[in-house]
Amino acid sequence: MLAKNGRMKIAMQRSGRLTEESVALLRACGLNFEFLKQSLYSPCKNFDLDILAIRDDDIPEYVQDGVADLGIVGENIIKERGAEVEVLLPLGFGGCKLMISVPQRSGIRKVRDLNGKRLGTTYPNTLREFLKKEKTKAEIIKLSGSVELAPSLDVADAICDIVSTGTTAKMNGLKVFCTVFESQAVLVANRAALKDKTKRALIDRLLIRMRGSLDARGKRYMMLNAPVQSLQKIKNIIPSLKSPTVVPLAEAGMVAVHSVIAEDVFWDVMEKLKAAGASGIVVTPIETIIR
Ligand code: PRT
Ligand code: ZN
Repeated sequence: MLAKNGRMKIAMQRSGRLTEESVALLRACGLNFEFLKQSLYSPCKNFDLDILAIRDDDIPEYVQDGVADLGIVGENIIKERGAEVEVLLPLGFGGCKLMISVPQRSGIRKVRDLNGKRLGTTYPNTLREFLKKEKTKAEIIKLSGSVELAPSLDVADAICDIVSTGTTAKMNGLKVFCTVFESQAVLVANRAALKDKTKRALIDRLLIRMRGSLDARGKRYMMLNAPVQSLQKIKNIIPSLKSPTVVPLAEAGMVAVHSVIAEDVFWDVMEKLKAAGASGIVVTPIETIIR
């Protein structure tokens, strides 16, 4: 059932590493809203959706319990909480790894060396599952924060914490040595919401938009003119140019070629394209690709 006001709710992190990209993604879906960090709700003006801005740790339970129908949160949090939610879409941001790190001079070289050792973490459940799978018996010390300090305070022999650049570990005299879980931000849904016809329709509309905007990431739309006889050469230069749109130009023997191209290869192939006879090359950003 939709909320009394007929609107759905999507939970996202109020203020943190996932906030900016979550807001950007929703905006890229064409949702028009004012995002105010100090207010719990931000209603979308052109979609039956309210944005619920909360701590990331609360998102899995809120979605599981139907307080929110959808959520944007790291897989690391969903896994740790064991939340019963449906993961609908990986979102390609918030990438990080839950890793075990040990002091630089520690003799711990492999996972089995952790037998009988103390491991400090804020992810006891994920770590427990990992150690069990690795048939390693270590004591898990549940911490609530500043995990990286645990070895120097002699609270633990090793830690299990989120790593992205590795700088925090390094700055605290630690070296990372094994990955427990890889994570990124995902779109999750409440299971009952997915079975509700009205909600499902709204979720599907949102999913099409999100996929479209994620698909367009890192891609550009390229248009160029070329003599017909250069076409094969041009196709060979750009591997992604499998089925370009080829349009005849008013000038005899000339065609316009339109195609989607990965932005990271564009500059590398530009000179080659010119040498192959391409001219009037125009490259524009793509907002969305609906397949
Ligand atoms: O207030 P709230 O509870 O909402 O936020 P929070 O402080 O708990 O979370 P936040 O904003 O730090 O992270 C939100 C989510 O971003 C996490 O759940 C992960 O899914 C993802 N993420 C991506 C990260 C990192 N990268 C990250 N580097 N979460 C935490 N870190 C921390 C890590 O805990 C460690 O302290 O950054 C440090 C390590 O970073 P490096 O770059 O030095 O390796
Ligand atoms: Zn948090």
